[in-house]
Amino acid sequence: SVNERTYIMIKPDGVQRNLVGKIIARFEERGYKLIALKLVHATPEHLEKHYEDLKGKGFFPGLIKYMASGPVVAMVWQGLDAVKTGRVMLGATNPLASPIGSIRGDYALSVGRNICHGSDSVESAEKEIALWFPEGIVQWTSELEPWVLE
Ligand code: YYY
Ligand code: MG
Repeated sequence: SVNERTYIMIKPDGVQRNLVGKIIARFEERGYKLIALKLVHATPEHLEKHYEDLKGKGFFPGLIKYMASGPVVAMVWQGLDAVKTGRVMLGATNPLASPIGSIRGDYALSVGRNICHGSDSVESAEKEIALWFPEGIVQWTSELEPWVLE
């Protein structure tokens, strides 16, 4: 839908590799609206909630350790089909299977260091937004919107 929201997070490797500006620019330039943004050094407990669907997988402990190893950039982007398009902009979970032109396809090589997270459905987006932004998000009017959406 037009006002769909997705949770996008630059992982610790994306922050360490100074890719924050480039990743934000992709969403800005595509026409999405930034409605929440912060740098967070998350606890393992918080990250276990974020990835609760993956509990029990062999890679889970390593995933939590990597995600807790440094700050992440937590963001909410809003706009037409933001969840599905956000996933396309990210690429596949495995960067080697991600098309050139996607974030992971341009900047990453391994599954366990794939630099960016994006919600996989509207339901998980709403859950993730509530988990990472309990304080709420910012509502503002984009003067650019009529030039992006007809
Ligand atoms: O949504 P997405 O990030 O593309 O993949 P998920 O299946 O939700 O897995 C979350 C996260 O876990 C993935 O981005 C990297 C890591 N992971 C892994 O390290 N090894 C796997 N075989 C699968 C996922
Ligand atoms: Mg996922």
